[in-house]
Amino acid sequence: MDVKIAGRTLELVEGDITEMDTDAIVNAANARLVLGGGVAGAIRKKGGPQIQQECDRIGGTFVGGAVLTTGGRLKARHVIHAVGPQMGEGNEDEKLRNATRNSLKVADEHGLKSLAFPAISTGIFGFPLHRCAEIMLTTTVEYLRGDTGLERIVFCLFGRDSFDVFARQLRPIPLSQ
Ligand code: AR6
Repeated sequence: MDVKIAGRTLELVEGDITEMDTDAIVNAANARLVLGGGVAGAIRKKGGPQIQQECDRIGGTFVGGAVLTTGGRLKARHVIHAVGPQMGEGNEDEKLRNATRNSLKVADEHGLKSLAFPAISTGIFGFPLHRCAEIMLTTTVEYLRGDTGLERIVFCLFGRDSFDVFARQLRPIPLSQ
């Protein structure tokens, strides 16, 4: 499913984010930048040890922050590690909005044209999927209407249910100003 925003593409696909060939894929990270399970575990397995080594050199970032490493052996040349909120820690919506916006900013700062997001915080961190879809999609649509070099943003959703929730949340969002 594709939509256009100010000539740029926002796309929803169902699949494994580690297979995406976008300039960067986004990792659903934690603040210590230790690659655990879920998306991070898949990135660690397929991308090789170099990504964790780069994360260790960076050392960590704040909840809502995003940092860039190379993609190791992944098809994507870069990984942007975005730290989403853990459900129950407080101010979760704002933190997820910041993690999304900061990922897009980091991609722009490095001149990237395409980026793939997972549904940040909706696995091990326990954030509700429909709320994640609403926040990540509205933040991305708003960002794509502004001054950006990004041309293509993909939401790579794991399983049909996740895809359907994102598709339902995207429909009512106004795409033109
Ligand atoms: N491709 C796309 N989406 C995936 C994949 C995949 N290969 N694998 C899982 N998902 P999670 P979080 C979906 O748990 O909740 C780690 O230990 C999954 O179904 O990866 O932000 C980190 O190191 C869910 O909808 O991230 C952190 O400590 C979504 O991706 C912590 O987990 C996010 O699930 C982060 O937890």
